[in-house]
Amino acid sequence: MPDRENSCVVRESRQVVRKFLARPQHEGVGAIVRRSIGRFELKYFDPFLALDEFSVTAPAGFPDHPHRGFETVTYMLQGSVLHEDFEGHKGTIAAGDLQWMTAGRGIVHSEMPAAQGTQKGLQLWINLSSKHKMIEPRYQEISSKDIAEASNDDGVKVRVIAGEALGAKSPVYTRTPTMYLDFTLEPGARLQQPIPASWNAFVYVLDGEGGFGSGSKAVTASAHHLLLLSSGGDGLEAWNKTAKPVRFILVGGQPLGEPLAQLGPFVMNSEEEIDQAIDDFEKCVNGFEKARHWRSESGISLGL
Ligand code: FJE
Ligand code: FE
Repeated sequence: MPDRENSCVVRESRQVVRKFLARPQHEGVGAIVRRSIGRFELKYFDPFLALDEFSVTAPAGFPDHPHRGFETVTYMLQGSVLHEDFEGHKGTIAAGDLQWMTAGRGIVHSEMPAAQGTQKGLQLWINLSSKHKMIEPRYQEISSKDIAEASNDDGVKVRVIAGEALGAKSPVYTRTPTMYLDFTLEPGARLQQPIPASWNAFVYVLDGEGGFGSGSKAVTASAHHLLLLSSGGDGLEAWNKTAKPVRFILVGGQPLGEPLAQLGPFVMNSEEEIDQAIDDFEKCVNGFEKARHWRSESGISLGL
């Protein structure tokens, strides 16, 4: 009886402990982002450094800039972005595609619109533990058609970006253990999704309006809202009581519990390591060697 099993996978739902509306702000060169995690009220939600819902229309974009010490996860919602890095790794990330970039010791790249009109997506920054900050950079790229999808009879559909849900599993290797699920709930649908007990987890609503949590503490939320979930409980309950579908991401990760030192795109454990990162970038050493002669086709630099 898989249906009955499925209806009691969560005994005690996590509750929503904070709710934020992510308002638009300027980032990069002329780009607009709704930043939820990473804004000053919520600098860090271990292991998550930033969540940007971005919107770019040419000539705006995110021209040449570095990263060290963490991962960027770009998931496109509309249009496409051209990615080019200093090693010659180049390609477009189109609607529904995923780019999971482990910057490790260093990446310098540009992320620019690749089509007419407005390109939209989500970019999540995930911290790396001290022992992984200086690893070799790595990309995991999955095109939309290859992203694992599943649905059930309750009106729930999921695209599995990382981790596992409704029996579908992502091939992405998460250096910092992470789950990243893109759910759509049809009107009347109800979801129960397990989340590892010790992980930090949040919901970000993309479209429509959903209910989250259980009992009298349950909360409703619409597009551009970030919901931080309580610790404890064994998963999340969510539902849709409206007449339109609701789409949201559920993201969870194992906290690192390490000191954080951040200067923009350099994320380390101490100020000394940040000074080192700036020095390495300026001198083009320790992973930034190829930055010396590289310029993207857009040819402009964002600086740090
Ligand atoms: C960056 C300013 C930036 N959010 N969402 C400073 F804008 C960026 C940056 C991005 C970014 C790129 C995409 Cl494709 C989507 C984003 C910020 O590139 F890295 C620094 N340091
Ligand atoms: Fe970047």
